[in-house]
Amino acid sequence: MGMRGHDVLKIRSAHVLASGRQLFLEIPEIQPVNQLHLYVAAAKGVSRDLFLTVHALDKPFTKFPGYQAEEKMILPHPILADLNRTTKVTPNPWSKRMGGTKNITIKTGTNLSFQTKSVRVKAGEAIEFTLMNPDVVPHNWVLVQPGALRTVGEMSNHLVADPDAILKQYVPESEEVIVYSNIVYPGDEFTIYFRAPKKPGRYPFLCTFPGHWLVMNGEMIVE
Ligand SMILES: [Cu+2]
Repeated sequence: MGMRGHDVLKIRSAHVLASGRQLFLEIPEIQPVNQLHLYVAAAKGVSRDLFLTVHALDKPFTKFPGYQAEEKMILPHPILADLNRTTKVTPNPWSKRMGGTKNITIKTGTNLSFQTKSVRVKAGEAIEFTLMNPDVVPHNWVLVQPGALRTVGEMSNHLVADPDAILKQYVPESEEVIVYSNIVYPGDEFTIYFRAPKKPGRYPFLCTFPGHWLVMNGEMIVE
């Protein structure tokens, strides 16, 4: 708690609420966190990973049998420590300005999305790419080789267990990765300069912040 790394929290009890459609999990130790990972066994042989970002905690929910009040101190959001740490990060390999570039700006949307799902570029052309993040959680932009969306996406989910992931901008170490932006925090933006792949094709892009890629992706069509 209050430190980088991972804490396993106890689920003290679980209650199906009166509506019959809501499940309440009592987790007394919960704190604001970048990533809350729930591994849910929904039925025999069926399990799901759920990733949540806890920005702030509401007042304790008490309307369930057996509620016990608990004293606890709410710690600062760990994202503040991450922000400090980013000042020690090595510079992005594509942060050097290039001339004669085509400008592409993509904004993040709500519910883990890129507002632009598809961009067209010419093979080999110089690109100035900006990721703007008006959303409330951190995101990045990673361009990968054709067909590599799932491979890199699944690697990104595992970064949730890597305490140094922030130093790598949450980008998986994979030869399938062509170019990436740094992690962009809410309200910020980041620009990179690179050449489009020489080989025409459909190159997927995705956000590799853990848990985002499945819905947060698009493609760069190289012509
Ligand atoms: Cu994201």
